[in-house]
Amino acid sequence: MTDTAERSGDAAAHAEPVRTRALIIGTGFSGLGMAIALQRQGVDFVILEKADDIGGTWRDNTYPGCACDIPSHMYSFSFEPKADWQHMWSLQPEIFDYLRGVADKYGLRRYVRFGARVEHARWDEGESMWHVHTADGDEYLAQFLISGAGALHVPLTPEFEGLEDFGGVAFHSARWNHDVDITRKRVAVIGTGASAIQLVPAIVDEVAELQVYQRTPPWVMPRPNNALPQWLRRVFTDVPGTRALARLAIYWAHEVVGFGMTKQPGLLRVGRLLGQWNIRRSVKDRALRRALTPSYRTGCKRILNSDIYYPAIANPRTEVITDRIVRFTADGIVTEDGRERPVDVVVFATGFHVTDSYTYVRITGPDGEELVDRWTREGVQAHRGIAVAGMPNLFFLLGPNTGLGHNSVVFMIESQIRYVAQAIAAVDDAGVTAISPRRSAQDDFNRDLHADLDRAVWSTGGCRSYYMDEHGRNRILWGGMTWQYWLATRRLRRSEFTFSGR
Ligand code: N01
Repeated sequence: MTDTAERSGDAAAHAEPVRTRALIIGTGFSGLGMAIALQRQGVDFVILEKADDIGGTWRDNTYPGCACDIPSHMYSFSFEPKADWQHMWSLQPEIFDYLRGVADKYGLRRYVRFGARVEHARWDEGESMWHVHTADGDEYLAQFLISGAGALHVPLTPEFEGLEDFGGVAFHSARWNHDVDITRKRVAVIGTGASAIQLVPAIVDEVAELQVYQRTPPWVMPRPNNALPQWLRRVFTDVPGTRALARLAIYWAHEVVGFGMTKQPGLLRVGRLLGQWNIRRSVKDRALRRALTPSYRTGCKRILNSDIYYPAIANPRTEVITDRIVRFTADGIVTEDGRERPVDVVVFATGFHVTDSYTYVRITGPDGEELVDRWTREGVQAHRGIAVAGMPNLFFLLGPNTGLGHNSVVFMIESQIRYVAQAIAAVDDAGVTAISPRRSAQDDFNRDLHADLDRAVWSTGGCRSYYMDEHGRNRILWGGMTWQYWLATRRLRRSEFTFSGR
């Protein structure tokens, strides 16, 4: 069969749009959790997943050492606790397994269309339906559209001069190339964020030479992560209430950090002392210590945790390079001091397209309004971080300003799932077909939120981070304590919405 015949065959097979009541994008914690809530509510749904397996970020990030920096007893669904987490801070394979287990338990795979990358969603006012198009040419029609895509899924690889001429291997940390053997190779890691500080200690003993290119040093808190002892896992399994108690303790310990970030920056001085001690105890070289010590306030960029990062940095195989990268050559990397370092493998631990992640799916609302145009003009914002004025039946999980720098995002996701489920129920109760927040309610919410954010450490701490858009406004993080968000989303206030259709 020719290419064209194959394509037209496909086109014929996909000619009929798939109809459903709710369309969910993504199969990470958000998408799976939403699916379970809709299942319980008896709402028909389909899930579109761009990849060929479920799992979201915990499927995509497979770099050595990948782990979660929030304890698993908290970073898991409240309704699906797991007693026998192997570590307090789980490694990626165990979280990925957990998500697969949840998907299997609730029979969610049969609702998922794999390899379905959403490109365009268009609201049809007459039909009160979203028409959603995927890259493979399929069309889906749904009354409700719920994005569980999150903001950390489009890898960012900076454009360096000469990169295309580089003769070695280069890949992003979120697309780890497991076919490449790094044993006894000269490896360069670019970036020193959350991903880098996990992968550097995991590979340092394998490679011949490790070049760590640091633009801004992170604050890294001391934190051991040995396997949880068998007896403790048995306690969590056998003694009623212990898992819930652990979850509660973890929750409130993290909220204290959130309090420092948003209300009492003085508390963050403790973080500075701990971070400085963490450097001192592993790094003897004074110049290196200075290079590793951030000049901004703790918490301004994401606080990282590791007992093994600085020992890996102090390893004689490692070199920390703070001179700016100016170009790549066929053999290596040239920095601004004019020095070229030969390298075999380059790992870009350079993060994700975050504040512009919304530009990757085109969303066209009533009267042909493009959401991306509005957000580019006004800044990315939504009502309670979930729904958008003038965009009926559209919901975001971990949408604008609902990420966290201090606690489990699964807690935020569960609050949002409940809110979206209530919105759908409110539409049904009212006997209408569509719901969207009032502009005034959305503006009030965002005015208060940004007043809080302007006082928080992310704005005042003297750093540059991916939380900020190009105008210096925080579009990513929630500005208060997570229980305040829980309160703000616990009950959908109908007066904040307009109902339409039918
Ligand atoms: O990415 P990042 P990440 N030249 O954006 C540097 C989550 N996460 O993948 O700080 C040179 O934090 C950049 O430098 P600077 C978590 O939410 C969670 O590490 O911008 N360097 C920085 O050092 C996290 O916050 C876990 O000056 C360049 C690094 O690359 C988010 O994912 C684990 C550069 C990027 O750091 C992203 O983390 C891992 C350039 N042109 C990730 N461009 C958990 O444990 C960028 N950099 C849950």
